[in-house]
Amino acid sequence: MPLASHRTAPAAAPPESYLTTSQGLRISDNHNSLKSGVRGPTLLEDFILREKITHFDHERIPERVVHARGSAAHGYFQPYRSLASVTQAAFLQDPQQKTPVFVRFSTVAGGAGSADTVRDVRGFAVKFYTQQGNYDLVGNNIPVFFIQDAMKFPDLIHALKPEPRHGMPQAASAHDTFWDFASLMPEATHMLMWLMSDRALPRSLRMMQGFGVHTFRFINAAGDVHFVKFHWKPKLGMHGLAWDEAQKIAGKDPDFHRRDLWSAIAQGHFPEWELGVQMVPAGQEQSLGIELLDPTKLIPEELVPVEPIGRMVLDRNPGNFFAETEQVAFHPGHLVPGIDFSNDPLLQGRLFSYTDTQLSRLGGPNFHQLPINRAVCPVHNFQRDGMHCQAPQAERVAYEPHTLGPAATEMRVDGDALGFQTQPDTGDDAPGGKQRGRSPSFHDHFSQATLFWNSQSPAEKEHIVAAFRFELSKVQTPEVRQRMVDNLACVDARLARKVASDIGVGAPDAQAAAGRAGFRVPDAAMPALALTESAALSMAVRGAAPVATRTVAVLVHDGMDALALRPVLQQLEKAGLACGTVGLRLGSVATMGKRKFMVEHSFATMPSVLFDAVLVAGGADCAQALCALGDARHYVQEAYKHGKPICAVDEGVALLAGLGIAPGQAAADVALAHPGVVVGSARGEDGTALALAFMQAIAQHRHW
Ligand code: HDE
Repeated sequence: MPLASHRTAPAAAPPESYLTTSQGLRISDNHNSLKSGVRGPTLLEDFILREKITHFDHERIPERVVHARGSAAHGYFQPYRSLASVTQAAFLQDPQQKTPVFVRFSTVAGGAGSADTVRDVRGFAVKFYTQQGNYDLVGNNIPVFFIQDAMKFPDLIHALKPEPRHGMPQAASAHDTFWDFASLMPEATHMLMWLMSDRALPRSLRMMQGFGVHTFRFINAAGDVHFVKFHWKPKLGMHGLAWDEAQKIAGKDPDFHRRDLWSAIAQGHFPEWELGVQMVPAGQEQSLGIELLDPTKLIPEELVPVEPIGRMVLDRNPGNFFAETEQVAFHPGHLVPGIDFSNDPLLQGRLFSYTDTQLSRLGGPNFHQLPINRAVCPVHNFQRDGMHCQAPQAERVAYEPHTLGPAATEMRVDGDALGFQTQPDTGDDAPGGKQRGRSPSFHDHFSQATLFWNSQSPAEKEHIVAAFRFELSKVQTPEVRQRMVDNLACVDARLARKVASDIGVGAPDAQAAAGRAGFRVPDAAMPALALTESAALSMAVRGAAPVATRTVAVLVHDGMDALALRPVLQQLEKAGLACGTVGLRLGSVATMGKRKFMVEHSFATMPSVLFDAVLVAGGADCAQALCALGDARHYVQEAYKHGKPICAVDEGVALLAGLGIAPGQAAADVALAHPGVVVGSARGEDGTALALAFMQAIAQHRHW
């Protein structure tokens, strides 16, 4: 009689109901290894155990050396109109045509398992699967960079990453080596201003801008060239977190941004960005007084407006994190005809780095054959074989020119008018022949840092000062702290003094900064910047911003007035806000009318830092109980500290009054007790007035 373990699968069994080895052999026991006697040693011959463990042992691939932690989504890009007048790029010609995209957002410094809400630059990498081949726009959420030349990139990253002796700190720039390097590199100053601002603490990946950073070139069919800067502008507006909040979220929900992106798409709230370009016709690039090849500089929108050219919608989550988000390989050198690089020396270095890094990260030269990296148009060349090759060639010839190919005519690709043509430089790009050095037009390191500072709202300025103080307070070497405030004195004397006042250093000294190596005197031939402020550099909410997908914690307890609360909730939900009830414990509370009201979260699992706003239910008993609960008081107090909109319905105001942020009595009318704190009655009404006032406060995002 055959042993049970030798039986084969009944023909009708669906494959997902049983397991096989990777060779397709059905497995009978996935719990027990093969032993010599049930209490004896495990046998080497257990090929099923060995296969399972071997595969597991090799599950990880090297994480990205930077941008290791990422979250991604699929979607499409659609131009608003034909851009034939400026570029031949086929995906920018037809407003009817949608080009599939895959977008990966990332932090830079931390490892793949680090928290989402750290203070950092965010990567914003877009792969367009066009009919002319894959085009990658590999950008960041900050329009400038730390350094001007690729030669300094490994130094920058080594200074930023955990210190080699003890591997700390994870995902943070607040340590000696980063600021040691930064303080010695005045060219980093402009980027440091952005990094210390709320741009480095996005509320959501869906609520941040993206930038191509470098200057690229658009080329049309006639060969006319425009220098171009790319901008992604989020439809939901730009919003940030408070630093205290960001640090708390890192512990409460390290996947905060990943979860937010995934759930928004899963719920059909597809995030959307507008692609815009700033274009400068070739020949006029010197006229702005800004070196367009210097990645530490931006072009203020007041000087060259951002022209919207299309929209991108992300409407599908990845099917598998590893296969797509992890294995996707971006490269700023993945171009299509009509788009070319510039001579930006940082970009030029990137052109080498990205393919090179994939060779070790993805294990060989065939990473373009992985499904997420495959072009959607035909790929035909004579590169062959190599590790993990999945596209073996059937043709006889693997060389060019040839006559023995399937067409039986001569194939020769040599100076073809079709295909990608490298756009020549304009005459004055390479004066003086080969040399290492920096053009004097790259010497101005402070004017745009000052422009950024001048453009911030008072609250944003306070946040920048606080961020510098926090980071520099973590620096143990006093000389590094001093050097940094000396550099800040070259940006703005008040900024430098404010930072210096709290971090145990002497008065900031711009002269001392100017005397140090690395400080360069701006090129006298470059005209001064034509403006002192630029509104586009501030994140302060101007005008009406959409509230859809923002989240509201609804505090409830036994005795709550569900009749008054429900219409308010309905109005909020109608506007696309996501409301979640929070109470002492999961399950339900009893309403004033002795009915059950669902409690979805507890104070402990969903603290206020995980919501955008707080709504306190009415009902005398409920209010009394919430006032007596430390957790409830802390909840509202913390939300208030983070500048979040808070609304109390009827007697719910007592909780706010106890904290000194609202008057003791519920107002009959809707009233603003404090900026962002809305109180009023919804009893016997449809809740519209209260909900509208609350939503207006939410549209402003934060009330600092
Ligand atoms: Fe990158 N960068 N980078 N970078 N970068 C990488 O490529 C590099 C720079 C950016 O989601 C690496 O595939 C050098 C600027 C993003 O997969 C690596 C220099 C900007 C991503 C690399 C820069 C970026 C990367 C690591 C200076 C904004 C994540 C893994 C010369 C315009 C892409 C990889 C993804 C990733 C090198 C500077 C954006 C090592 C040498 C400036 C968004 O090749």
